[in-house]
Amino acid sequence: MAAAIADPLSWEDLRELLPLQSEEQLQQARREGPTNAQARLRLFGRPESEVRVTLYRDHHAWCPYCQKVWLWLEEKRIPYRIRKVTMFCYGEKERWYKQIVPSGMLPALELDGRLHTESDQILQALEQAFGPLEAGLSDPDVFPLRQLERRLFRAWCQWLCYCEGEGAHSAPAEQHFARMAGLVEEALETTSGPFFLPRFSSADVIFIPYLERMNASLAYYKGYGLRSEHPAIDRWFSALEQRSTYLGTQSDFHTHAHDLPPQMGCCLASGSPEQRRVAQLIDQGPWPVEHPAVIETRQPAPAGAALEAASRIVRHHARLLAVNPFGLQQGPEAAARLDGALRCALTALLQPQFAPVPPPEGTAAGLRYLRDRISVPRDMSLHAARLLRGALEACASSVGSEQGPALPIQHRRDQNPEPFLAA
Ligand SMILES: N[C@@H](CCC(=O)N[C@@H](CS)C(=O)NCC(=O)O)C(=O)O
Repeated sequence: MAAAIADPLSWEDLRELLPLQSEEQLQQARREGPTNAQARLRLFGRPESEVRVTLYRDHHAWCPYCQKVWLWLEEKRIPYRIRKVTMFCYGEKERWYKQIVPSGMLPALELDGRLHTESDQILQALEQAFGPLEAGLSDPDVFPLRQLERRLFRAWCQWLCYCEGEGAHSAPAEQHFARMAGLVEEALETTSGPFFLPRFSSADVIFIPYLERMNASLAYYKGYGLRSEHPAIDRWFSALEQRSTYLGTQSDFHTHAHDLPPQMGCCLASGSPEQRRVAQLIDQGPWPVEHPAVIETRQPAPAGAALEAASRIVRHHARLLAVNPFGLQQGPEAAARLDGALRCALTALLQPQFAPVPPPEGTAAGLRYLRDRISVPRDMSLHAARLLRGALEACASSVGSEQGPALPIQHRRDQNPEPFLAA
């Protein structure tokens, strides 16, 4: 039987359990360490005076076209600055950005003082300046793969956004998608390795953003397992999961299932019992989800995942309590209860050797509100998010069954980054 402790740890106690890191060490790790979503400058060991590139990308790392350019820069280790911009779906577009790019579209990139928009044109400008990533976008081996990626993309949109229900109505769209995914597998199988060309190249970068979103959204809205149905695509993802560059930009099923509807216009669920079950598992756990349609990663959780999750919450806890509708907005007493509940969840996450401390009454919905808004990789890595969602849910379920409000589908203004920017 686990030993019991009476109270959750204080924020100070929790901070002491985290690896000692000054603000300067943290910024240094973001600049020079592995790919991460929080960095505002990436140097790869070069002096800041050598930076020729500024990437404008969205705050939440939801934009697939931004992910493409981001990955390319990380793979080529080109020093660059990052300026983050709000997407229409979660807040108001910054006026300074509209002065540079009047449409507000992302990504954009400044190279030697010249602005480029449209992700493919951005990559071509980068190729001219820094050379291709193994093979260029116009290379005869890469160009047809880009066309194939667009065919797969159209088949996915057709199935995801226009086909509700199962059976006769959606079968042609599903079959067409499966045929296109089969062509992608054939392309992957022409090389002896896991990638589209003998080595990792721009062709892989082109496919990453949408294959990642297809994997998540087809599981959630159709109950379809892209990786279990298509072994060559599964091998490709598994090889990507060996690259720190990809891991730094990798999102998870929950994030994509809920960031796509406002971006795509809508995502239609098939409504089959299996689809509903998969969606519920993705939303409510337990994590990692054990289901053949839910292969988010084949990597085990790294040793520091719990500390990573805890350090993000410790850093932002005051703001998290302020934006949570079950926290400060309900008054100081509710905020104090939710504060205690959050510390209970983190205490259990960091000290699993002790019996969990039950959270204050009435905090289940507030804990689940936060559980549902962890955004990967904006806030933390996939593994850290799994552990944190699990800890929040375990804590919530010990005190009640109330869920937070359903996530909106027309917009995601519940994710407005504004209150967090000062940090
Ligand atoms: N063809 C463009 C598409 C870019 C695009 O659709 N960007 C979306 C985000 S994924 C956007 O900026 N939308 C405006 C917004 O959401 O604020 C490209 O390849 O760069």
